[in-house]
Amino acid sequence: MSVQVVDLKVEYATNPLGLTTLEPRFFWKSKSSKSNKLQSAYQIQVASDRQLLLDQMVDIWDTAKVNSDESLQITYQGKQLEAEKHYYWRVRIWDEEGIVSEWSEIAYWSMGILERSQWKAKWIGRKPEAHVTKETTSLEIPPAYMRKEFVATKQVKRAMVYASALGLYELSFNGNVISPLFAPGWTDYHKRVQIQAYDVTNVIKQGAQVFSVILGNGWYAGTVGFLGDRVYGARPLFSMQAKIEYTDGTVEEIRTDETWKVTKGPLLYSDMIMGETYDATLELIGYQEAGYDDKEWEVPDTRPGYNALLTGTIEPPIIVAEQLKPISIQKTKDNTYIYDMGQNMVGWVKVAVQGAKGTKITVSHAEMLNPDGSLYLENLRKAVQQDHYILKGIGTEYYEPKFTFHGFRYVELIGYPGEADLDTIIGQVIHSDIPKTGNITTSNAMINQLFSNIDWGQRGNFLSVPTDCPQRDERMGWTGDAQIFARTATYNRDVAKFFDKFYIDMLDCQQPSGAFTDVAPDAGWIRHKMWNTRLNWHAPDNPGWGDAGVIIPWTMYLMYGDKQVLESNYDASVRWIQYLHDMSDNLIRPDYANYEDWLSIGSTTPKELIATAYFAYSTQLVAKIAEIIGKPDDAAYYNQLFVDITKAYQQKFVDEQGKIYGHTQTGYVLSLSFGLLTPEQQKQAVQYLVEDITERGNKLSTGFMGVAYVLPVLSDYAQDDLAYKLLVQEQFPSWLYSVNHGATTIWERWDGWTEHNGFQTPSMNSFNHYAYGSVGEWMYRYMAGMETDEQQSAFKHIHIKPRLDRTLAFVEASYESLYGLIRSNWKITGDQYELTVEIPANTTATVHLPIDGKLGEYELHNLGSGTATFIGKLV
Ligand code: RAM
Repeated sequence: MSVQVVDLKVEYATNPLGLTTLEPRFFWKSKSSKSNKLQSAYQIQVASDRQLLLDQMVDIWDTAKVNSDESLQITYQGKQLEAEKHYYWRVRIWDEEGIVSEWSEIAYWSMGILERSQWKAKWIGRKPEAHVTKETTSLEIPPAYMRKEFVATKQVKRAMVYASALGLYELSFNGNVISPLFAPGWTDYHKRVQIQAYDVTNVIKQGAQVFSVILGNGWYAGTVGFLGDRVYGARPLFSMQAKIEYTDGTVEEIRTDETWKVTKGPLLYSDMIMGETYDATLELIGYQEAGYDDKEWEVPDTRPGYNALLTGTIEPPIIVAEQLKPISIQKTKDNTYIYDMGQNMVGWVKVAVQGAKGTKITVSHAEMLNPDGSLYLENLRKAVQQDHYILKGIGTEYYEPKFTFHGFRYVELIGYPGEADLDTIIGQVIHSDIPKTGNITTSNAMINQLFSNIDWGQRGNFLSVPTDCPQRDERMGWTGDAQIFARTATYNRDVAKFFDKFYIDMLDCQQPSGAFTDVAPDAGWIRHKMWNTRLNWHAPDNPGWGDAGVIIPWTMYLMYGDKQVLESNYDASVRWIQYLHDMSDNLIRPDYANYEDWLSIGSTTPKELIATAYFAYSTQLVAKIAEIIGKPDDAAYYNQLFVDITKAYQQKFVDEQGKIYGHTQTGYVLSLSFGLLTPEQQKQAVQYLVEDITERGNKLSTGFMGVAYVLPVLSDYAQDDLAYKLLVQEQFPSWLYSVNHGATTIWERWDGWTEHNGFQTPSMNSFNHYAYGSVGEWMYRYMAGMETDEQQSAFKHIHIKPRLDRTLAFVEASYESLYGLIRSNWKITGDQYELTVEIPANTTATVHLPIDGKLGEYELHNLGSGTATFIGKLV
C-alpha cells in the first residue's frame, strides 16, 4: 500500500476524553515511502462501538468519499453527539492517482457533561476552622483530605469519572493518582471552570473502592502573583461525579455530597507562590484504601452549585516531563548542601531521607548563586521557594511537594540528617504537556545553547497559561510576552491545545469596552478591604499586550490552519479594533497606559508610535481574518482602515528624510514589519536601522516589542549578513552574552547580570523569561527557512528559503507540522552549498535558492512530498 493514514487526532489530541464541543475537529497524517503523494479524497466513519466499525455498521457518521485534499480541521457533521458517550472513528484516503488506502487504526473520543443540569454533584470543601476570618491568610487554610468508599457490586463495562475544583485537586482511585498535576488548571474561575474526564474502567475492581482527594488552594484561593491570596474565592471546593456502567446495563453514579468525609492531614500548607510544609508524622495511613476508619473525619461543607461555565478541559494536562539529576553538590560551612541541577528548571526536587521522627528538613530553591556561593534569593520578591518536610522516622522517606512549584537551578538542603550525595535529590521538570515539535542544531555550539535556552524558557513558563516567569511572586499570563513569543512557541512545541485554551482566557477577560487585558486569566481581584473590588492596575489596552487577542489566534491559523479560532474570536477582535479606534485621535493612539518597548536597552521608542503601529498591525490582521472566514465587506473596511492608519502614521511619525520619530531600532522594525511605510520610506528606514545597529557595534537596543522583528526585518530587506552578526554577537547586550555567562534559560533583561554591574535590581529580575527567546522565530523561518504559506496555511504549502551564510558551516532543522515532518538541512563547504529538504505527504513546497550563487535573489524549485537535495555554488 503506497499511503498509510496515521496519527489520528480529535481536537488536536489523541483519543481525548470528556469533550464538550459538539463539533469536534478531526486530523490525520498520511505516510508514504514514495514521493509526490497527495490526498485527493477521504472518508471518515464514526460509530458508537468499535465493533460496529469493523462490521461496517456505521451508526453515527459516514462521510462517504469526499473529494478533498484536507486532512486537518475537518469538522464533525454527523448525528447530534450525546453526553458521556464514547465514539470510535477511522479514516481512509485516496491518493493523487485515486488509489484508496487501508482504513486507519480505530481511534476514539468521549463526550463530557454537556448541560449544567447533568452536573448533579455538589461542591464540597472543608468547613473553616474556628480561628479563620477574612483577614486570615490562605496559608492558614491547610489542604483538605477527602474520601468516599463505595462497592461495585457487578461486573463493570465502563467507569468514567468527571471532576474539577475551585482550587487544585489530586484525585486518586483505589490509591492510584488519576489526575494530572495542578488540575483543573487556571482559568478565570468566575467565568469558566474546566472539567477533567478519566476512564477508570481498567482500575476498577469488583468490591469496595475508594475515591480520595487532596484539595489545595491553588490559584483560586491561594496566592496569585503579587496580588495576594484568595483572589477568586475564600476556600477551595471539589466536585466529582462518576458513572459506572455494569455489563447488565445498569448504571451507578457516585457524586460528591454530604456522604463524603473530610479532614486535614500532613500538608500544613501548600501554596503556588509560598511553598509548602508537609508533616509526615500526621500522615493518614491507609486512607486511600477501603476499610479505613474515617469515623472521626468531618462532614464536608457542601455547596449545591457553582455559577461559572463548566466546560470540558481544553488545555493539555500538566505533567512531570523529565527528571534531572544534579551535576554537583557542595557542603557549606553551615552543614547545608548546595546542589547545581545544571539547568534552570521549573518544578521541584524529590528528596530521599532517613532520620529520626520529627526531624525537619528544608529544601530551598534559587536560580542563581551570590558571589559567596550562597543562594541568590533577592529576585523572588515575596515568593518563598522553600518546602519543608518533617520526617515520620520510618525507613527511607521520599518527599516531593504537591501544590507548589519553583523556578531554580540551585537547591539548598538544610537540616539534612546524615550525609547527602548526588543521589539524594532528583529534579522533577514540570510543564503543560506540549510535546517537542521543532529542533535546530548548527555548527555553532553557542547558538545551540541559545536554542536550548529558548526551549527551556518555554518549558519553564508554559504551565496552564503562558506565564512570564516561574520564580518570583508573579507567574502571570502576560499577553505581550505570549504574543511576541507565539510563533517561536508554535515551532518549538505542539501548543495547539495550549493556545486554544489561552485565547479563551483572553476572551474571558476582555473588558466591556472591547479592550483586551495585559494579563489573562484576569487576576484583577483583590481581597481584604477591597474585597470584591476590581483592582484596576491592569491597564486594559497596552499596545502589544492587548493585541495578543488578535495575534495569537492568527498564529494558530498560520501554524495549525485553525479557522474555528478565527471565527470564534472574530467579534472580540472587531471590538478590540473598535476600541482602539474610539480611543485614538485621528487614528493616532495616545501615549498612556503603555509598557513601551518593555526592557529595551539604550533606547526609548515613543509610546504613541508603538501604540499606533500595533493598532495598524491588528487592523490588518483582522482584514486578513475577515477575508479567510468569508466576510469580504469587513475585509474591505479593515483594509481601508489599515491604509488610513498608515497614512496618519507616516504623517505624524516619519519626517522628510524618512527618519522615524524616536529614531530607534524598534521604531524602524515595527514600521517595516507591519508595512507602515511607502517604498521610499522603506529604503530610508532600512538604511537608518542598519546604521543604528552598526554604530552600536552590531548590537541591538530592542525590548520585548521590537526584539522578534529585528532579524526578520533585516532578512526581508536583504541584510542577512547583519542579522547573522547580531545573532552571533557575544558582547553586551546580545543573545549570546547571557549564554557566555552560563545562562541555561532566556533572561527577562539583557542586563539581568553583567560583568560591569552584577545583578540588576532584585525588584524585577527573572532569569527565566521567554520574550527575548522570540529570536527562535527567525531561526526557524529564516536561518533554516521553513515557512508556511498564508494562503495554504499549516504548511500545506511550504516555502523553504534558507538564509545560507558562511557564519555557520551547517544548520539542521526540523519541524513536525500537523501534516508530518519537515526538514531543512544545509551546509557550506568552501564555495559550495548543499541543501537537503524533506516534506511530508499531502504537502508541496517551493524551494528558494540563490540565483547564480548570489545571495538575496532566489530561483524556485517545486517539490512534492519526499526528500530532495540541492547542490550549488555560493558567490
Ligand atoms: C513584568 C514582566 C512581564 C511584562 C510586564 C509588563 O511584569 O517583565 O513579562 O510583560 O512586566
